[in-house]
Parts: sequence; C-alpha cells; structure tokens
Amino acid sequence: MSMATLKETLFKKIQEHRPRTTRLVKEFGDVKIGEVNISQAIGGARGVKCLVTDISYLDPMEGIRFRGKTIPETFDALPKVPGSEYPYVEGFWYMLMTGDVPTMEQTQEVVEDWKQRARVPQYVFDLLRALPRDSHPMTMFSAAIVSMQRESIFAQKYAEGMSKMDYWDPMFEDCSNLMARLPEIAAYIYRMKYKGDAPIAPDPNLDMGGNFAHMMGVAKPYDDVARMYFILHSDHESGNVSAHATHLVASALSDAYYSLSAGINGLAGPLHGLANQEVLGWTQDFMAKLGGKVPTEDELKKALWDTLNSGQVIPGYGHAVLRKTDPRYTSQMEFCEKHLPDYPLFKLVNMIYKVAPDVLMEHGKAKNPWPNVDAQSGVIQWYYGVTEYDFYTVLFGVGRALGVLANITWDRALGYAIERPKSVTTAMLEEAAGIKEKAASN
Ligand code: NMX
Ligand code: MLT
Repeated sequence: MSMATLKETLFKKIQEHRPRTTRLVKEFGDVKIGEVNISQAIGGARGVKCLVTDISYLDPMEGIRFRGKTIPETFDALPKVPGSEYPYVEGFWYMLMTGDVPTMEQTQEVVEDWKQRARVPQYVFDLLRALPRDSHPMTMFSAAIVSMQRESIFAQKYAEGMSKMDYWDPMFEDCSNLMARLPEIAAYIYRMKYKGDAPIAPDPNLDMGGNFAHMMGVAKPYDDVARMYFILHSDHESGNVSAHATHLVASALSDAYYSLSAGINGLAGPLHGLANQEVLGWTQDFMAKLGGKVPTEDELKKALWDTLNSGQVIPGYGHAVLRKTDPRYTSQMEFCEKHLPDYPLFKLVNMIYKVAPDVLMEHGKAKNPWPNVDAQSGVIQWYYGVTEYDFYTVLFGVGRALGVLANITWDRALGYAIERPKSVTTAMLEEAAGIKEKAASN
C-alpha cells in the first residue's frame, strides 16, 4: 500500500477532530473558562481566553510547546537533513499540520511537494523592483505576499460555490503554495536590496533551509541556522499579534494571501517581531558610543537606565505571557555557545542578560524582566554575515508563516466563526465600576 500524503493524513485528522469541537459547542457551550475585568478590556485583552488552537501552547513558565513538544523535544524528534544538526523545516510543517512526527519518507514527500509549488510568479519580482529600494523589507515582503492573491485557489473555489466542509482543502493548497514560495521571495528581497541587486536562483536539489541559505548567498552552517530559526519562530499560540491578525482576517473567509499579509504587517511592529532589529540597533549604537570597546557592567547598566529614563523599552526583554527566560532565547544561546562562544557580540548579549533583568526589576514596570526570542537572534545572523538588521523581521516572517498558515488551515477545517468580540464605551466601564450614574445614552 502506498504511503498517505500529508494532505490525506491531514484530512483523516480533521475528520477525527471535528466531532470534538462540535460536541464542545453543542453540549458544553455554556461552560465558563474565564472572566474579563476592566484592565483586560483596556489593556489589550491580556490573559483573556477566547482563542482556540491545537498547533502550539505557551506556558508562562515553561515556554512554547509545538504540538505538545518542547523545543529540544521537537529538534530531537524530527528527521534531520543528512549531515546537518537541525531537522527539515518541511518535516516540522508536517508535524504542525497533523500533530504527528513524520518519518523520513513522509518528510521527503513534503520536500518534493514544495518543490513542485515553488515557482514564484514573475510579476512578484517586477512588483518588488518597482517599489522604492529604500522601502522597509517588511513592506516589500507583505506587498509580495498580497500581490499573489490572484493565485488563491480558495478565492476561486469560493466564487464557484463550495461546501463549508471543503474549505480546508483549497486553504491547505494556498498555504502550501505560500510556504513553498516565501523563501525565494525573502532571499530575493535581501539580495536585491543589500547585495548589489544580484539575486541567486534557487537550487531545486536542496531542502527549504538549504535552498534558503543558498539563495541568501551565505555558506554553511547558515542552512542549519535557517532551519533552526524558522522552526523556533514558527508559532507562539494564537494570541500574539501576527497569529491573531492572520486568524482574524482569515475569519472573514479572506484567503491565505490576504491573511498572511495582515499577519506580517503586525509582525513589523517594534513591540512584536521588529524588536529583533531594534535589539541589534540598540546594541550597535551602544557599542558605537563606547568607541567599540568592551563595556563594563556599570556602563551597560547606565545605558539600560538611560533607555528606560527616556521613556523607551529595552528591546528583546519582557513578554505578554512568558514569566521566565524564553526557551527560544535559550535554544539560540546554546547554538552560540557551540558555534560562536568567543564572539564579542555574543559576549555582550550575555552581559545584557546578566544585567538587564535586575535593572528592569528595579524599574518595576515590566511584569517579565527576562529576555524573549528577539534578544538573541540577531547575534547569530550578524556572525554569519547577515548584518543588515532591518531584514531580520523578514526571517521571523518566513518562520512565523509556518505556524499561522497551519492555524488558518485548521480554522477552516473546524469551521471557526468570523471573529467579532464586543466593545463597550468608557462610560459603560465607569458604570460597571460604580463611579458613574447610568446615562440615558452612552
Ligand atoms: N522595557 C521597558 N519597559 C517595559 C518592557 C521593557 N522591555 N517590557 C514591559 N515594559 C513596560 C511596559 O511598556 C508597560 O509600561 P506602561 O505601564 O508604562 O504601559 C509595563 O512595563 C507593563 O507591561 P507588561 O505588562 O510587562 O508587558 P506587556 O504585556 O504590556 O507587553 C511586550 C509585552 C513584549 C510588548 C513588552 O514587554 C515590551 O515592550 N518589550 C520590549 C519589546 C520586545 O522585546 N518585543 C518583542 C516581543 C517578542 N516578539 O518577538 O514579539
Ligand atoms: C511571538 O513569538 O509571537 C512573541 O513572543 C509575542 C507573543 O507571543 O506575544
């Protein structure tokens, strides 16, 4: 008997899962899972449980689990690219989609499938070339994604008339096509913008991570850096801005191109993904002020306080959910300890890790004084020669696409509703707080 494809396995999983969701809604729809208070309504819905995903879960103390697996468990379980330390991104996609760890054969099926889907339409390159060259790379990335909307199989099938039960199928097709094309688009932006407008053609013999490194023009072990980076940045449950924005837009039955572009726009904010470029910017400015010499802990402390006292955040520190060091930070730190232990920038980042949490605790505002994923990622890129730090969020975006696209495929499979939370007025909150008489009209 021939092996089931990823799509066939996914369909089986979807059929098994649907009754669970239906039962919860039908029989237990009234069961309460939380309450909402005024500070949550004003403060970004922090901690409000109103999203459902099975792709990943974020525990405040332990950090992320992808399909129930911690980061080290994920790296251990998945099939590795021969001669590499890190797994195939394609196998990770299989795991995010189905919840199963694929065999090497199942992984190879996705590798081959993505190769068939990888051709980027010429008009995407034409569009990128038409944009001002000083556009931010995230603007270019988002524009390239939304420009491909005309390719959407979901939009086409929807226009023709399609049963709700079938929505997941063209959504999966669109998401797979996007995943197969994003690496070339990202690398093209990089080479066009920063490397003398000299794009490198894809190599059809390579896996996704290997091909990305090849198209970036960066030698080994950057292929492994790419695999590690994309997997680490893939998913952080559903409430973060990029995942939530993607899900929100998809909930209107907008296709994967519109939805991912929206998510990428959210990732481009400095409090979200852009923080990784801000970390490098902050660190480089600080080094420049010191004339390049290695700082003392006191000098570093002063620079951190100067940032806080000028009303700015310390990029790469703090988190809306996490209350410990982000395991994605730790995973990258372990990579650095192995591959670049004596690199001065790595040493400086470690020194910040030693000093910043105490400074943030003394400052007394941030609920989490520990580093997040963005505090460490730029060092690795810099070490391998990718020093153009305004490009870093595009790398985050390629990785994030894995998680958010797996999520919206399942959104369609489980028939999740159009998202529409309720808003209230300030006067209504004042009434609820008992500090204002009920007005005839709010
Ligand atoms: N530096 C200075 N102040 C901070 C920091 C920080 N790193 N983190 C939080 N605060 C402040 C925050 O601005 C807020 O101040 P105010 O009361 O004046 O509005 C206060 O502490 C309470 O915020 P929290 O509840 O701890 O954090 P929140 O959940 O609102 O925000 C972040 C989470 C991640 C947006 C926030 O910690 C931050 O701005 N960090 C720096 C930017 C960053 O690293 N972002 C990347 C997040 C990961 N990612 O890749 O997306
Ligand atoms: C993320 O990876 O999305 C960030 O850590 C932000 C978050 O989870 O809120």
